[in-house]
Amino acid sequence: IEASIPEPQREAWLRHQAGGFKDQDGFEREVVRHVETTLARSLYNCDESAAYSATALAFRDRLILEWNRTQQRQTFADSKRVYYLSLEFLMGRALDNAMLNVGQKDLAKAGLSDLGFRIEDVIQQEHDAALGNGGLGRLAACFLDSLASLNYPAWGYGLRYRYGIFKQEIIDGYQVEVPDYWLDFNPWEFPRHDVTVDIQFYGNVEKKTNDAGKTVCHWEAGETVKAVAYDVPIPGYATPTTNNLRLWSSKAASGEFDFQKFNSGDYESSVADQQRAETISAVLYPNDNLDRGKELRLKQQYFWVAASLYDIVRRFKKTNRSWKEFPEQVAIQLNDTHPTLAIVELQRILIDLEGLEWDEAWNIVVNTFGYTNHTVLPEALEKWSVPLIQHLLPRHLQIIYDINLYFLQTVERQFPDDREILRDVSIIEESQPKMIRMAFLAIVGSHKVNGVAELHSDLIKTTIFKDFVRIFGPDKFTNVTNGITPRRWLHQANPRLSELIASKTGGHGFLTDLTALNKLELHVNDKAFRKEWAEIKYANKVRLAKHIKATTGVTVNPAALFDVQVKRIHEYKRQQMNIFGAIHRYLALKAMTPEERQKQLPRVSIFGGKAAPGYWMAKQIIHLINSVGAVVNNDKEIGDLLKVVFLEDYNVSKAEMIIPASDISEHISTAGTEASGTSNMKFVLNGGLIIGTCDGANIEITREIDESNIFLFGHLSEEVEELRHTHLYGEHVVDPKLAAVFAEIEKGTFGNPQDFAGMVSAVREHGDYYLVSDDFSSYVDSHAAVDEAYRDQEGWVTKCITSVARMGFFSSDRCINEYAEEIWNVEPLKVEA
Ligand code: GPU
Repeated sequence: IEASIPEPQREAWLRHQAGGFKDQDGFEREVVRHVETTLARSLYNCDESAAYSATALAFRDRLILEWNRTQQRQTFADSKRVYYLSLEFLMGRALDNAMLNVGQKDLAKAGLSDLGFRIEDVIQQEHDAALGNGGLGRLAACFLDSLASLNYPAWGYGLRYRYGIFKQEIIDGYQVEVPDYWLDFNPWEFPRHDVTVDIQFYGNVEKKTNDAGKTVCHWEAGETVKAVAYDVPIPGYATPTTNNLRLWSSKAASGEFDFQKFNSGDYESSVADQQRAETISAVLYPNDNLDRGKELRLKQQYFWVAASLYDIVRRFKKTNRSWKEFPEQVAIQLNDTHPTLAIVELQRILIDLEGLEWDEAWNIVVNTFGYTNHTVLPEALEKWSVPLIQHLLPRHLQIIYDINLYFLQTVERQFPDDREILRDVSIIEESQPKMIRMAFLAIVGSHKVNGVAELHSDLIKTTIFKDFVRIFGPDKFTNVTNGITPRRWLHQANPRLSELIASKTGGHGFLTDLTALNKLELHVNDKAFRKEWAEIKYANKVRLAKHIKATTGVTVNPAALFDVQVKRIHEYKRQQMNIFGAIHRYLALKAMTPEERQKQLPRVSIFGGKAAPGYWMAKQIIHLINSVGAVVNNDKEIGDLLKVVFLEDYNVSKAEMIIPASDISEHISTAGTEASGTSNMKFVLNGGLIIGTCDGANIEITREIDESNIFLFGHLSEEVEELRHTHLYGEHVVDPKLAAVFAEIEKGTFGNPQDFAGMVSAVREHGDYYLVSDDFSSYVDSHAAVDEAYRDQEGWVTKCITSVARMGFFSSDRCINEYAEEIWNVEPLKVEA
């Protein structure tokens, strides 16, 4: 690597090479230097925010050195790279993660203390990088951590939104959305103003004859926008590997067109052009599991995909290989269908710009891409209207039609005289207007398609994609059960538990091989260990209780059972069932004699999560939770026995505090609707138990930890279709306990019943699509079982320890190794620490 520096200058460069700080003294020196010079602050008025900035800059300097070395190493090794294309990366904070991954948190703690700061307070200064909605975006972030920690040569590609997911405020019990401008000070990104790509839109397609006398399609675009790269270093845990997350930002391309406008004195409209270009990467769409088909969203998708592919192709071309080797050098994973246009774009590059024949190009494309599906919900499956694509990307539409034509021809040969299958699998839906089914395009253009938990991967094969299994055979479809990074979700979020586990399992090896947790089972009866385990949980609950008090004003008893449901608000996730359950509990308590009441177990029902701004029912659910809280929390008769709180602005850093404080968490989606869920894994890993349905990864968690350690209830996914049918066409009687809850809401106990009429009628009048009534009584029974189990504190602690010991499977490291072997065919790059 050093030999790449020209001889006469090499010695000088190497002599002055920055090393990054090596010890506490060096760290302090860097912090002070950044305060004084980079931040231009005097040492006499350095506050916590400046201390954060300077600490972050000191670590950033270290990371970028490793980043550089990693990139050089990977280039010299010339091995296959993985590119993870995701419209969402829900990274959360970076400083704590960077300190822990490079193994210098203790040093920083001591150094900061020397300078007059508490590291915990400094860490809290950081704004979350919230470039995602929920599970899908957080999964991408966990994957980046695992890819780096396992030394895979891998890049993430995404969009650098100026506004991430909105900040949620609760005002008078209602959600209010506030824009999240997070880029004021962001030490973690490196703008690469020299790495830009011109991206084209609109225009029309002409046929031309090229130099070789061949007819080729030429896309004469109508608008050009510039993509500028911003690089975010991703440090691996306990390894020098520091990978790259490249985020694209949009800018006006300063072409002749603008210049003309400017010269002719039309300054205002050239500024307007500038702003229009910048809107492409301005804001993250705040929908989770929902496709809205907005033009700007399509522009975002193409902008990001085209810039990323240009970058990937540019890098490949530097290796001077022939095109057919492309799939041996490049694996591209599509995180959901959002980047599906990459398939079309690569085919366009190969046939229109590089002059390859269709079949040769298509082989390369298919062998390059893998597609991950994250939902079966029909409203979330992306479709784009043909007229819209025609308008925005005319050449791409032609290619999509050709892909479909060749695909349907092979299907026709395989299933002669079967008109039905042709219609059912066509990438173009023959509706008015015609629509492009992006999932079908993604399947046809990839060599592997995976679901994210076993049940989900089975469901896609037997329902939404069943015809494709007949066409391509079952081997094209596979499962990779989701995972989470134990670095952030145990070591960082729950440091005391992490240290306790380390002390019983022979060190921190479990952080890189999570199956080592199984050694904990040997200690399950160790008294001192159990005591400390329980103390840690209690301390985490005390910390959360303080946060609840500070943010909601509600006093909760840390000795009560903390019952937590934090995730995006969605009818399929059934927060409505949870709050109906809380009302049921309240009514039961009210009906008791004071003596009976005395024997009840105190409980805190904790909710958190954002509703998409346009999702009316989800907002109604938030309002009901807050309205129930307002009544219950002020009922003197009830006191500590029941509190209901809604925590504002749930995000990654709040999750890091909430999850370790949970006793029981709720993962209660209608069976067959939650593809996997990943917070279920985080809660169990942090010594909490779960109540859940037989859905997504709950099923595999049960298999690993044993059914005696989980509270399962509700109908199975096989039963759902028939129940829905009966609701609509047979008789539908609301469960009596639930009917009593509805009656109470309608009496006005929680405010104007009209405010909640939608939630009630969805169950009672509109077919109860999510089976709230069908599952209600088993849900209530299951909660009674939770109470019963929690009374036996010793038994509870045993369940928790046993469960943690058996969670090794759910590391995102296992998950990434499966992708690497089964889908990407890539290997880690050995590095010496
Ligand atoms: N998921 Br589609 C999202 O968070 N957002 C989406 O738009 C879609 C899926 C989630 C699934 O709901 C969740 O079950 C899964 O664990 C997660 O993706 C990661 O696979």
